[in-house]
Amino acid sequence: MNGAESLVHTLLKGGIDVCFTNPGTSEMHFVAALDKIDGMRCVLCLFEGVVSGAADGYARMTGKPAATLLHLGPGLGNALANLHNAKKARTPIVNVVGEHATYHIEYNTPLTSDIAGIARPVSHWVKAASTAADVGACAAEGIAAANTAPGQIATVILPADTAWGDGGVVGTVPAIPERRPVDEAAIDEAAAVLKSGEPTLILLGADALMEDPLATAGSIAAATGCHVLAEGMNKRLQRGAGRLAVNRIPYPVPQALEVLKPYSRIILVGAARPAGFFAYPGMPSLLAREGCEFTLIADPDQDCAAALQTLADAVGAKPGTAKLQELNRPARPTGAITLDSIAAAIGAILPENAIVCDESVTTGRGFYPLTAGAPAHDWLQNRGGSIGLGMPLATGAAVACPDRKVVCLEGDGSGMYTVQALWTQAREKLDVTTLVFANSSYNILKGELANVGAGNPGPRAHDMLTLDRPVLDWVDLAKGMGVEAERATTADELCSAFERGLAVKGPYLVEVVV
Ligand SMILES: Cc1ncc(C[n+]2csc(CCOP(=O)(O)OP(=O)(O)O)c2C)c(N)n1
Repeated sequence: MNGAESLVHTLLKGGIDVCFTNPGTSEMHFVAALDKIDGMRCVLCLFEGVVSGAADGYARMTGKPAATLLHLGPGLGNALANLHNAKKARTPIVNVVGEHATYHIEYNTPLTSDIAGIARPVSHWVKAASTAADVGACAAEGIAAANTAPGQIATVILPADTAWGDGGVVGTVPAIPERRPVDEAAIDEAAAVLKSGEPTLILLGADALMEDPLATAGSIAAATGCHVLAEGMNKRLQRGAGRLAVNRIPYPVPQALEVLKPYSRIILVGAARPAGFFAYPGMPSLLAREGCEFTLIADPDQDCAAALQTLADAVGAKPGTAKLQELNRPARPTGAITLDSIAAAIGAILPENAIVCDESVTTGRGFYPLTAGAPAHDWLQNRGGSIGLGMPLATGAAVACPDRKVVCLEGDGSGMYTVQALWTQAREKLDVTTLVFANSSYNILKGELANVGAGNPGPRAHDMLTLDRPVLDWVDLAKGMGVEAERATTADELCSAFERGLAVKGPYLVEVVV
């Protein structure tokens, strides 16, 4: 067995059976090993940002890592933005990055680079195999690192001679560290806060946004009168009929401050103190009223569900008392396409058990209220703020959950970063319906220009924020990559196009002209 074969066996033994790939010469032995050994689903992506974003979506839905296959430093570099997003979402990923043969590196040939240096800022764990014999053990250690709660990025560097060399040994994944126990004293403090009668918010993030812990939070609210809210951008929020409806902190700082103003106490569960995405002149960074006190009862690496349950017991909250959302869809919209009519179309049509991958930026700011009463679904967002995640995320989620419909809500500007994801969706026949919100601009940045106090944009500034010269033809772009597509210019057209897309078992794209 060579080192590459020991790597594939180690990945499979460690529970990793999907690999999102974009290989090159240095990874050819790994490619050959993936071919020779049964059990690994290999998904080719045409840009490494699609590889890393798809691995993120896959892991968010399965709870376990996929592998990626990346070509030396530049391939890893192309994957970086979505690795950054995955790291912020605390998603597990095992990157396999090819490297020149160890003895070749001193010649500093074109693709030589500091791979570990590129990997480190977006990885929790980085290690290079040094011989064929230690590839398996190195990968096994990486798998354990990735699976360490709540999920980490592990990067295995695989020099070509360690891949092709004989003497490979299949590694055994070491014990995964236990989650850090929750701090009882912090929970006692939170219980006292809830009993004090002070206006209190429970702010949820990370694993606290799954159905069961949400219901526990709802029972605490029913027992104590506190309110419950989610962070602004969430890894995976389970919502819709039968679940606790939670809103999220709005993106614009003035709105966020308004929403959080009532609370003198905020209990954090898997969430950080709320802060603006950016600083703005004259605006606070911390989004809470002055003097607000925070009590953290669980970080994302701790068991958020257990922390909430202990808190529920401490305040006498009873199971089954949460006020859950009823099925309540908005009317099917007609007339012009507006932000409200788009929200209503999604709320009216979203299928049961859908996985929504949301990178709709300004178009989607109001999607939550009108979709809250749709049938149960999962809602995934970009936690790292680096745009170009939506379509790769949807791709990975569809690989993870072939029996569920994936709905990708995508800004046109964000979509163009990783549009190649559509090709992978077509090739793998992934069940993704994408709505692209074609407002022909970086709309959010028009607002930001004013918010940061940069004054009135002149034509040169304006030109950097518009995508209308030339106008992008999303129908042609999708068709060019093998994805059926159509354009909607009214709310009625949007509804019927969305339904047509959902009726197809495979990818479909609707360009929504906003
Ligand atoms: C990698 C990266 N580059 C640039 C940005 C800055 N940025 C934030 S939003 C945005 C434009 C988003 O445009 P679009 O997806 O069309 O949504 P809209 O603002 O029009 O609603 C840009 C360029 C970013 N967040 N990440």
